[in-house]
Amino acid sequence: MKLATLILCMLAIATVAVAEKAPAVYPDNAPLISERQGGDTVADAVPILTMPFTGSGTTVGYVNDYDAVCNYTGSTAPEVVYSLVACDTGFLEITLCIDPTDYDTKLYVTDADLNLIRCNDDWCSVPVSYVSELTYDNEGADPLFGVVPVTVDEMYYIFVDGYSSASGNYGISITGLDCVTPTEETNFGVIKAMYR
Ligand SMILES: [Ca+2]
Ligand SMILES: [Ca+2]
Repeated sequence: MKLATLILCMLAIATVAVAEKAPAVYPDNAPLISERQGGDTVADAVPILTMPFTGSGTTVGYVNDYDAVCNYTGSTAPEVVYSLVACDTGFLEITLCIDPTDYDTKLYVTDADLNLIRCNDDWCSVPVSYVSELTYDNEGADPLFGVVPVTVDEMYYIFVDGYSSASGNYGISITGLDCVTPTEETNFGVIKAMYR
């Protein structure tokens, strides 16, 4: 084999090796992209900066750090956490009743001090049974159900949890506002929501 041919072969192998490299794993506080996995705790909650928002992820392999009671007590299910600084005053509609949700979910929202604002365990039966949402569809059905009132510049936590010990994949859609939370770039180059 001529040297030039050998070099070409080696380059081809190197190109294949690069192409097959595993996808990059982004830290929880990486800049926002459209499909976001929630964070493990409120300390590393994934910030939602643009509304409306659609994300997806999994609670499998996460830890049970929080729970809220909306009809059912004693859940030990793992959860993931999003944070949101409201970009306007209004009402959020949050649903997990979309693909790829595939388990018996629980959904709740707190203020920045972890005071419970809204919670729902079972409302819809799509894509599977016993999935959660906080929307006008269940407004008034229970004091904890329904749309989530938010005040501009206030911070909230959104928890995707499970009934009992259930965990799985989830899709989450948040609507009701159409705006962007002001952001700043820190010395570390991380885009964060401005907590004013
Ligand atoms: Ca939990
Ligand atoms: Ca449920």
